[in-house]
Amino acid sequence: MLARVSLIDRYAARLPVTARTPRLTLGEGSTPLVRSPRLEAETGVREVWLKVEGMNPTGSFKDRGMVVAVAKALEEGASSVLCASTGNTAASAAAYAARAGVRCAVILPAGNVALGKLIQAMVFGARVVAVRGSFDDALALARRLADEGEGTLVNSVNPYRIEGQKTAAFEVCEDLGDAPDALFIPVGNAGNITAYWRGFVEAASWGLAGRRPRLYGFQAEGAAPIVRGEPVPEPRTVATAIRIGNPASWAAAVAARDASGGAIEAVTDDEILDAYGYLARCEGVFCEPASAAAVAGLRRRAKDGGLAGIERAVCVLTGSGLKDPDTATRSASPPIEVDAELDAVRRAIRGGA
Ligand code: AN7
Repeated sequence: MLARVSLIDRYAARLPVTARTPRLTLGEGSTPLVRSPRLEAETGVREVWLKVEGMNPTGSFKDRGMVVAVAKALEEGASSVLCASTGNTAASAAAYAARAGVRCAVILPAGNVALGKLIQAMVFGARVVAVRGSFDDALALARRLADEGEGTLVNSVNPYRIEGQKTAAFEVCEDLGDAPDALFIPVGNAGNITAYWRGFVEAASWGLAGRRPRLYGFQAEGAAPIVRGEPVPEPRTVATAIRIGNPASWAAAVAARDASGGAIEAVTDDEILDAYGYLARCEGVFCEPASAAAVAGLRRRAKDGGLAGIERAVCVLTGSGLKDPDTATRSASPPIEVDAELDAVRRAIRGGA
C-alpha cells in the first residue's frame, strides 16, 4: 500500500463525495499509531497507543476535515474560504486554500496563537486578521461574515469537517483490528470528539469494529466549559489550541460522551506540561500542549483508579510539538554554549560543574 493515499480516495465510499468532487490532497491521513510501552508500565493498561496526528501535512488533525470541506467548497463553486481559529484550523485552511487556488481569510485571537501556526497561515498566503478578543469572539464574527457571503465557513460547524475527521476512527479500527476499549482525546471546540464518535459508530455498523469505545475527553482546567456546565467568558490555559470558552459542538460532544459511557474532565496546565515533557523525553514523541491533555487525562485516571476494564487505550495526539516553539523553549533545557575546544565540549556533554 502507498504510505499516504489521499484521504478522499481512501474513504470515498464513506464520505459525502461524488465523482464530481475534486480530488484535492496534500497527503493527509494514514497517520502512525505508535505503541507506548512507558505509558503501559505506568498506567497498567495492557496496550496504550498514540495516534500521531501531528504527522498530517500541516501538522494537525485538522487536515482530515479541511481537505473534505475545501474540496466540497470547490465543487460548489466557492472562490474563498473563511475561518476563526486558535491556530491549527487556520494553518490547515490556508494550506488547502492555497492548493485549491481559492482565497482564504483567517480570524485569530490576537496574542494567543502559537507561533508555528501563525507562520503557517502567513506563508500559505491567507489574509490573517488578529482580533482583540477571544476565539469565541472570532468564531462569532466568522459566522456573521460567512452569512454575509464573505466566503465558505470552514470551521467544524461546516458538516464536511466532521465527516473528514471521522476517518481517524476508521484508521484506528483498521490498524488495531477493532475499536479500542477507550479513546482519550483533548476537547476544545468539541468537533473532534464528535467526529471520532461518528467514525466509531459507523465502523461498528458496517463490521469494521465489533465494539464502540468509551470516549474520555479532556479540557484544560481554565477553559473547561463542558466540565463546568456553563460557558467560560475568559478561558485561560497554556494549551492555546483549546483555549475555548463556548464550544460550537458542545451538545454533540455531550451526546458522544454519554452514548459511549465515557466522561469529559479537566486537567491542569501543570498536568498538561508534565505529560508533554514525558512523551517527548520518555517516548520520543513531540506533540503540542493541547494534545498532551489526552495523555494527562489517561495518567490522572490511572492514579485515581479510573481505568477499570480498559485493556486497550488510544490517545489522540492532535498536533505537532513544533507548532509551539515558545512553550517548548520554556519547558526544556537550552543549549550549552562553549568555545569550539575539545575539553569544553567534553565537559558540556558530560554535565556537572
Ligand atoms: C492541537 O484550530 O479549535 O475539540 O481553531 O488545535 O475539535 O476543537 C483547534 C483545536 C485539540 C481541539 N488539539 O479539537 C482551531 C481549534 C489541537 C487543536 C484541539 C484543537 P476540537
